[in-house]
Order: sequence, then structure tokens, then C-alpha cells
Amino acid sequence: MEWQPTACVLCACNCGIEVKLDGRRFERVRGDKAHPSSQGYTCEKALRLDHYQNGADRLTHPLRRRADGTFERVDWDTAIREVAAAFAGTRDAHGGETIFYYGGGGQGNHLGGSYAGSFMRALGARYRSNALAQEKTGQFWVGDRMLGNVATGDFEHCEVALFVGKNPWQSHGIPRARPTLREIARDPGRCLIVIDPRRTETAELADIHLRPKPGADAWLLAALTATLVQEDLLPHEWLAAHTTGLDEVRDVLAAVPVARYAEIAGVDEDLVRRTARRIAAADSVAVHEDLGVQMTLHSTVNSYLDTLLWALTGNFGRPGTNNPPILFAPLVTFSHWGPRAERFSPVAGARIISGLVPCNVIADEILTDHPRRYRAMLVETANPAHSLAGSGRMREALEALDLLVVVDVAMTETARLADYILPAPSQFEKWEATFFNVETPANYFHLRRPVLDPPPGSDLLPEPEIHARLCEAVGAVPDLTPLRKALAEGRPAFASAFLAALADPALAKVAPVALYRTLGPTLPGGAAAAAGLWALAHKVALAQPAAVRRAGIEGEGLELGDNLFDAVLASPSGLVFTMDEPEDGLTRVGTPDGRIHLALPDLLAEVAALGDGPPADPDYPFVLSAGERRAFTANTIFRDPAWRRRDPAGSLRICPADAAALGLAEGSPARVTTRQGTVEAPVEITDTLLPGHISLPNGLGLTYPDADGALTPTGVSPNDLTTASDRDPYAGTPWHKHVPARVEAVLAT
Ligand SMILES: Nc1nc2c(c(=O)[nH]1)N[C@H]1C(S)=C(S)[C@@H](COP(=O)(O)OP(=O)(O)OC[C@H]3O[C@@H](n4cnc5c(=O)[nH]c(N)nc54)[C@H](O)[C@@H]3O)O[C@H]1N2
Ligand SMILES: Nc1nc2c(c(=O)[nH]1)N[C@H]1C(S)=C(S)[C@@H](COP(=O)(O)OP(=O)(O)OC[C@H]3O[C@@H](n4cnc5c(=O)[nH]c(N)nc54)[C@H](O)[C@@H]3O)O[C@H]1N2
Ligand code: SF4
Ligand SMILES: [Mo]
Repeated sequence: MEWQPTACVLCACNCGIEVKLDGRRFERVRGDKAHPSSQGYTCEKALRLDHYQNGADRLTHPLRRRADGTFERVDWDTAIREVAAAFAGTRDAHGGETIFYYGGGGQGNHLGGSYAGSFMRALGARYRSNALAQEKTGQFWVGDRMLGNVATGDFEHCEVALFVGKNPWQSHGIPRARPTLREIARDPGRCLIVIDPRRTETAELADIHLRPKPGADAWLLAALTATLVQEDLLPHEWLAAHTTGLDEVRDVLAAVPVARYAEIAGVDEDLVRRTARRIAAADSVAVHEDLGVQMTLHSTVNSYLDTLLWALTGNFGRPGTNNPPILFAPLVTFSHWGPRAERFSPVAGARIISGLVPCNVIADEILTDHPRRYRAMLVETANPAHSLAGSGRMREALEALDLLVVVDVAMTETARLADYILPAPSQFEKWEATFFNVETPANYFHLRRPVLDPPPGSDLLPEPEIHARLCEAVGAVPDLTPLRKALAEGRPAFASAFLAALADPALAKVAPVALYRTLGPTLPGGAAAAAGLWALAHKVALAQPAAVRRAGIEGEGLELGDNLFDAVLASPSGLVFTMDEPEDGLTRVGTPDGRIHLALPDLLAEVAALGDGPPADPDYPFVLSAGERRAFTANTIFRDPAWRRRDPAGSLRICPADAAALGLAEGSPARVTTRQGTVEAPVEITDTLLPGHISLPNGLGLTYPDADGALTPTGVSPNDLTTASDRDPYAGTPWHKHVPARVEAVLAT
């Protein structure tokens, strides 16, 4: 058997890998040196991908729920006909906007979701969400208002690397995380700064580790940014040329009591000041914030202060700083500076950011008698019954729907609640890609080919085919004969015909499916699923022709987009699709005046009124981080608990002093109680945690068939402990890292 190129599907890095099969097993997995971003790098998790590919609870046939709650097999014609009719029925009775779409892509697969939009638009659905609306939407909203875009850090070239509530050693999120971190740490001219209450693996390497009390980041970040202003560490010329609103920001930050805020955060004032000075003195600073600040108190304010840290120091638009990436697909959308008014969800009135309803209001939008409540839902590549705050209520909501349809590869906690389950081939059995392409100056895209066929005897359809059939079953696909005729004359004729056809609103709604049904069958090697990428390649080529040419793609006019598309098809290990010049980042500020707008009055008011520290509740003296990324966690992509080499049950981490005070011994069971629920977990005593801080891993609490086929749970499901109402007031993002909790020893009876 040959080594075959593909990618790891466990985190947003999507490292290129090569797989060697033994029958249907992944006999060996190694990093793909030809992958332009990962260059042969993987972490240990990729080597375990067989547990995803050959999971015992893979779905093999379309399933329909019986009245008694069990499932029966149906053929695809029946499944498609009944699912299409049921959604159309909801639309006819209550309006298309009562149909909700959740998911559309996990860590490894976004091709399917790009076709789901066709079916949803055809039905008149207007509301959707996915996991980004429980982590990144606060940051997106801040970015949209400040620069009409978002910026990502260039850690390969930076002098100072700043990670805020992010542990890239375990969670990655930057290319080749471990060698990159080691290089920064080893180089005396560079500096690694970590803001995390926990002494993480990344913090162990850091030159500066700021350890705020959990939930106190807003005070710490305010103190850092205030130091920049109060000690006048600002690059005034750069700020005058590229920003507005400095005076308003300066007024608020000048009044911040740095010493007091440092004390509230539990960080030495001198260390805060030295850190601010180090950031201000650097030629380039790259910043990456993640769940530690995005899923805790003040999360949107935190995102604002993190942005101010790099904006006030001029660390934008150059190599080694923070740059808006050229997206291959619209993973994030920006609307603040456009003509359309802000949108809000129909029942809870929650702000819709980047087109996404906050995850934390979905249950409220269903469990109500409001006439505009969501009544039917299509869930694809997601496990909201497990991954959304307040699982109990979320399940109640999913069960209260008139219709729940789930597209997945495995029998998940969400699939078990579905009326219909539509099974897809695994990500190694079909053409796939992700849209997590956010690097600068070189940006990468990887269209992956199938490595093996679906299991013998199974009856699966890839997502693009499912969505195409659903669109056809509701009569939403216009006659495609003219497009096919144009295609027979060649791609240039097809491009003109397709652009003209978009004037027909009915066709525009289902454009990806129309491409799949016309261009798709003509693509080499069965790459029909890639057809939608043709339009995306043209969009990128039209918007960024110079950057595409610098990546080595040639051609004038429409030829450039076609050549880019062909290069994508011809690059089984991925390709560089755009390459920036040093100052290009500056050209992608999306505000009308091309400047970064430093002052966001509502968030500045929050900074001015932070108060005396995070609230404390004597009934719940601990802060629980519910969902830490560890060596053996991978969301819920691996369902088989055997994949974990260590920490099989997902232990509760606690510091030695707290463990001693509570009489907890290493490995003994502890009981954790929050306002939402009570669970038990084995204890891991570690001095990496601060007193009063405890943590549980993400991705546990799944049920999986044991040797006899009986469904067996492993570990704690973090969202049995969380509550959907604990959320950010602006973006609605959850406070998973700040769950008030109580801990006790479980006494032997
Ligand atoms: N191994 C592994 N890697 C993954 C994943 C996985 O499941 N497993 N999932 C992927 C996904 S979907 C995502 S979104 C990313 C997330 O990646 P990260 O955000 O890095 O992951 P977490 O471990 O959830 O949280 C990061 C850090 O926040 C810290 N933290 C907790 N409370 C606070 C606080 O109050 N303030 C600050 N400053 N920090 C705090 C925690 O100690 C932790 O070290 O990881 C991706 N990578
Ligand atoms: N308490 C707490 N909750 C959290 C978090 C936390 O830190 N704490 N983290 C949050 C974050 S950052 C995230 S990203 C979410 C993740 O949670 P979700 O967005 O719900 O997604 P995953 O757990 O990644 O599950 C992916 C699903 O895709 C399925 N799948 C895999 N391959 C395919 C395929 O080819 N096709 C289809 N159709 N399906 C496929 C898998 O079987 C699985 O059901 O969890 C969030 N929930
Ligand atoms: S860093 Fe992420 S994508 Fe790369 S091998 Fe590890 S889990 Fe997979
Ligand atoms: Mo995530």
C-alpha cells in the first residue's frame, strides 16, 4: 500500500498527513512534508486518527425514528423525500424562518456546509449558528467595528508572541505550534508572553507568564493598555496615520488605576508594567487570544482590550504583527460598515454576529410559545446536545422541535434525538477541505482526496449530494441545461453563462448546488464536491489578483480564477494560494476611511466601570474551567475512549493546597457541584493551578458501545455543569471557563 496525502481533522491547523492503510485500518500516519503549512509536523493526536475512521458507532444507513424512539433503516429515496417534505411542511405552515441550521463544519470539514446553504436558502431559512458563536463572535464583532475585518498573528516572524487565554502547546491554532514556540523561547532576542491563570505547557516555556485570577483578565488587560498610555509608550506617528479615536481611548485609560487593577487581577504591578514596556519596545508583536478569555467574564471587553494592545502599539499590517488574512471562503462575514442594519434573533433578541445566532440562546428560541420560534432544525457536523451550555435544557429543546434532522458520520448524542439521521462518508472517504485559512503572509488551501472507499455494505452519501437531492426534492433547482451547454463550450463560456444565470434569484439561492450538478461531474477523479470552490477561486482571484499571482498562479482576467481552481485540484498536499507583500495587511482595513477605529464607546464605558473584581459566591467558592484542551482531548471527533493513552476518564485538576484542605488524594473521586448539576471525576493534583481554580477537560462524557455493544459513558460531560444564561452581554458567548463550583471528596460508603 502507498502513502496517501490527506490532513488531520482534529484541530483548525489541519496539518498535512500521509496515511498507509492495512485493509481499512490506518496502519501508519505521518506528517506530510509536502504540505506547505505544516511541512511534516503533526502532534501525537494525528497518529490516532484510526479511532475516528473506524469508530464502532459509525453510521452506515439512513435512519428514521420510530414512534417508540428506536430507529429503522430507510433507503435514500425515502429519506430524502420525507425530509424534504417535512421541512417544506414547516415552511408552508410557519414560514421558512422557523427552520434553523446548526453546524456546517467541524475542525476538518467545511465542503458539505457550503452546499447546505443552498437548501436552507431554498426553504427561506434565515437563522443559523455553529461553534464559532460560542467562542469567536465577540472578537469578530470587535474586529468588524474597529477595522471591518479580523487580524491573525504572524508567529513565525514576530519578535514578541503574546498568548492570552490560549495554550497552543496543546491546542495548537498556529502552524507547527511546538517548534514555533520553542524557537521563540530559545531566541534571546524574542519574547514569549502568556496570560493564563494556569501554568500551562506554553507558560512553562514563556519568558513572561502573567497569572491573573480566573475571570480577572479585564482588569489585567486594562492595566496593561493603561500602562501604554500612562507611560506614553505609544507610536504617535503611526497612530496619527492609521487610526482614529485615540483621544477617547486615552481619556479612559489615563484614569485606570494600574496598581489597583493589577492587585485585583492578582498580578504584580511591576510585572504588568515591564510587560507593557516589552510589548511597546518590540519591532513586532503577534497576539492570539482564545477560549481562556473568550469564554469567561467580560469576554467581548477582553477581545477589545487585546485588540487595543496591538493597535495602540502599531502592531498591525506588517510581517510578525497582526494581519487580516485573505479568506478562501467567507468563514467570517463583516457587516458593521455596510448598508444593512444589525440583526437580532427573533425570540431572544440576541445580536447576530457574522451571521450566527449565539449558541447560548438557541434553547430559549425553541422552548417558548413565541410565534417565530424555531420549529425545525438541520444539524450537520456538530453535536449540540453535548457541546452547548446547559445540555439538559438543550436536549429538551431539541426534543421539542417538530423536526430534527442530523447529518453526521457517527451515532452522536444529538443524532440519538433526531427524527432522521442522514449518514455521510468519513472525511477520509470523500473529497474534503476546511476554510480555516487564516495565515499571513503566505496563506494555504488544501483540497483533500479520498483515501479509501466507504465501508462495504454501507449506504452513505457525501453532504454535497445530500443537499443537492434535498434541493431537487423541494423543486428548488431551475433547469440547468443552458449552463451545461455553455460548459460544453469550455470554462470561459461557462463562467459568462454562470454569472448571467445568477441574475435569476431562484438559481442564485442554490448556486453551489447548481455548480455541483453542472461543473461537478466534469471534474477529474470524481472531485464533484469541489465544484463550489470554483466560484470561491474566482472571487479570490478577482479581489486579490496580485496576491494570487505572487503565489505562482498565472493568468489574466477570468483565467486567473480558473487557473487557481485547477491548481487547487492538482495539489493533493495543499498549496499556497496567496502571498502578501510586507505592507499588504494595511490595505485590508474595511472601514470607510481605511483607519482603525480605536474607540468603541460602549466597551470603553465597561473598561471605565470594571469595579472591584469578579463576583464571588460563598456557596460556590471555586472557579471551574469546564472544557480544557489536553493531550488527549479532541472535541467529540474521537468517540472511542480507547484513543486516550493517558487520563482515560478525564480528571479534575486541582492544586495541592485545595486538595489537602478537602481531603482529596491523587486519583480519588471528587464531587463537583455547580448551579446546574453535580458530577464525579477522579482527581489530579497539580501545582499548575492556582488555589480556587479547578478544571475539567473538553470532549468527554460521550457514550460509546463497549465490547458487548452496550452504550457506556466515559468521563464528565462539561455542559452538564454549565448554564446557558451565563453569557456575555454583547456577543452571547458562554462563560465555560468561569463556572462557579463547589468540590467535595466522595466518601467510601
Ligand atoms: N488537544 C486539543 N486541541 C484542540 C482541541 C481539543 O479538543 N483538544 N480543540 C480545538 C478547538 S475547537 C479550540 S476552540 C481550541 C481552543 O484552544 P485553547 O483556547 O487554547 O483551549 P483551552 O484549553 O480551552 O483554553 C485555553 C486556556 O485558557 C485558560 N484559562 C482558563 N480560565 C482563564 C481565565 O480566566 N483567563 C485566562 N487568561 N485564561 C484562562 C486555561 O487554563 C487554558 O490553558 O483548541 C483546538 N485544539
Ligand atoms: N463546556 C464547554 N463546552 C464547549 C467548549 C468548552 O471549552 N467547554 N468548547 C466549545 C468549542 S470551542 C467547540 S469548537 C465546540 C465543538 O463542538 P461541536 O461544534 O458540536 O463539534 P465537535 O465536537 O467538533 O463534533 C463534530 C461532529 O462532526 C461529526 N463529523 C465528523 N466528520 C464528519 C463528516 O465528515 N461529516 C459530518 N456530517 N459529520 C462529521 C462528528 O461525529 C461530531 O459529531 O464545543 C464547544 N463546547
Ligand atoms: S496540530 Fe491539530 S491538525 Fe495538527 S496533528 Fe495536531 S491535532 Fe492534528
Ligand atoms: Mo472551538
